[in-house]
Formats: sequence, structure tokens, C-alpha cells
Amino acid sequence: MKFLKNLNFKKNALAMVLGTMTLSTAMLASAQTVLKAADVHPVGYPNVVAIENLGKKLEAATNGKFKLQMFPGGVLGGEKEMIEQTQVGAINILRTSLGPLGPVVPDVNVFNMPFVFRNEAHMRAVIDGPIGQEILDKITNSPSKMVALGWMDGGSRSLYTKKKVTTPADLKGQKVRMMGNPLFVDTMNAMGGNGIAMGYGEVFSALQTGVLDGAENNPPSMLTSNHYNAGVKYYAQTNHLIIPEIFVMSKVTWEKLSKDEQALVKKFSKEAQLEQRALWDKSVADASAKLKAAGIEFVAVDQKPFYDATAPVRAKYGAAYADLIKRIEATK
Ligand code: GTR
Repeated sequence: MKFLKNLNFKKNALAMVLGTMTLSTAMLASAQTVLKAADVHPVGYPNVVAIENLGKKLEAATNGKFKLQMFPGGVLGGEKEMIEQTQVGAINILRTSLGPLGPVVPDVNVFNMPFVFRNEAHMRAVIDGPIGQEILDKITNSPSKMVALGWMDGGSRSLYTKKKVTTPADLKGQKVRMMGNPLFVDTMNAMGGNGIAMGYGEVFSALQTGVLDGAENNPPSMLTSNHYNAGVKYYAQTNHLIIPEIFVMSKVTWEKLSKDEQALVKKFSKEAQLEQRALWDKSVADASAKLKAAGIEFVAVDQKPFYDATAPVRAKYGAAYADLIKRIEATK
């Protein structure tokens, strides 16, 4: 009897403990806000790592009020679709190239123009200075419903093709995938090929089936997207686009944060920007070595003919930003 009583007591105590646990778990769940973050890149890519760490810091600093959930590898769609989801608050934090943001916030197209930066060091000096801040503010103050949190490096984009390319004439008749923005289709057409706008996630099979003859990107993207395994052999070092990348928060989400929480997001965003940059150069070196080991031939090319050929694109898209372009050129 005593034993049974004891057992009953234990059962009741257990039920109480379980009850409290369920209650506190439920309370925690209702008090916790999950922030959905998205990226076309896979887990382990510098940009994804930096955003995940931003989320961890925010979770710790708010005692678990916020928890970031990363949707990597383009599972929520291509960048165009993800931008749309961010605008309505279905995605809370998005890391994207400025490329597909151009049709939404035309002011960012200055950075999307071919050869607008002399090299990556020049691009970094510009985004780290007042012009970089101005472009971030333009995004935040535009009707895009996005708050620009910071920059990330996207290196230089060069051409990868099945046939060897060293001059604009070699691109004749070649269908080359570009990001979704008319500026890039114009750029490829000016460079001598046929630009085809397409989402990142469709490029692999389009290369495989011959819908495309090539594409263009930086080494880490070329590697992790597996595009180098879809029949391309050459990587012509045109470096025609040096496009910084960006991470934003949906304004729908931002406006629900307290002033203190917004300050925390800003602080951790600065740190995320620095962290990504520290990881970036190494990832370019690693990816280049792996691509070479996989048999991709890196082809040195004279950039001048490609630069000259794309002058009309800079004239067309840069006309409204003549002063800004002068300031970019003057940045050391
Ligand atoms: C990558 C970039 C992505 C995406 C992709 C593409 O370099 O990091 O944000 O824009 O290129 O070509 O679609």
C-alpha cells in the first residue's frame, strides 16, 4: 500500500513537472519570434554563415525572444521571388545580390554597371565610404519595403563557357545566362553574346541541356552551384561585373521591433558584414583551387575590348547618375 501510495505521489509529481514544462514550453513558444532568413547559397557559404551568426547573437542578446531560421540553397525561390516575399514580410531577412534588386530600386543599378569599379579593392573602398551608406539609405527610403542592413562581398564575376572565349568576337552566338535585370542582358549583348535572364536555380539544367552555352559568376558560386559540372570547361577572367551584395530586413518586420531591438540588429549587422568579408577571400581562393583541380581552365583575357564594348551600357544606365559616377571614380 505504502508502495502504491508512493508511486501515486511520484506519478502526481511527475504530472505536475510535466505540466509545468509543457506550460513553460508553450509560453516560450508564444513569446518567441522566429525570423525567417533566406539565401540562394548553401549552408557553409560565407554569406549564410554570417547571417546565421547574426541570428545567434540576436537570440542571445534578447534571451531567446528572437530565433533565426535559415532557409538556404534557394528553397524559398530565386532572388526575384525572395525579394517579393521580403517586401510582404514572408521572409524577414534576405541576403541577395544587388543585381535582381535593380528593377525594384533603380538607384542601385549604378553598382550593377559593367566595369563601374576598377577592381575589388575599389569596390570595397566605395561601399565602406559615404557612397555605400547613401545607397543603403536609398534602399531603406525607397518604397521597396526593405531596410538595408549591410553589405557583403560578391567578388568579381567572370564568364564560364563550353567554348573558349578570349575576345568579344568569341562570344558571337553564345547564349549566356545573366541575372534577372535588363541591365545585365544589355551587358552580355554588348560584350558580344546573347544574354538570357534566368534564375540561379535553373542554370545547371539549362547548361546541361544546351539551352545555355555559358554563364557568369564568381568562383565560390560557380563551385557551390555545381555549374562547373554541367559541361563548361573555360573560365575567362573578364571580371566584367563587381557587384556588392546586400542583406535587408523586411520593413514589415523592422517596424515591429522596439528601438533597442533595432539597435541590436544594426550592431550585429555591422559585425556580420565584417565576418563575411573575412571569410570571403579565403572562399574565393579555395573555390578557385577546387575548380582548377576539377579541370576548369582559367583563361587570362585582355579586359579592354570588353570594357570598350560595354561603354553604351554605362552611358545608358549611368546617364542619370553622372555626379555619383564621378565620385565613384574619384574614390581611392
Ligand atoms: C551569386 C550571388 C547570388 C546570386 C547569384 C546569381 O554570386 O551571390 O546572390 O545573385 O550569384 O547569379 O544569381
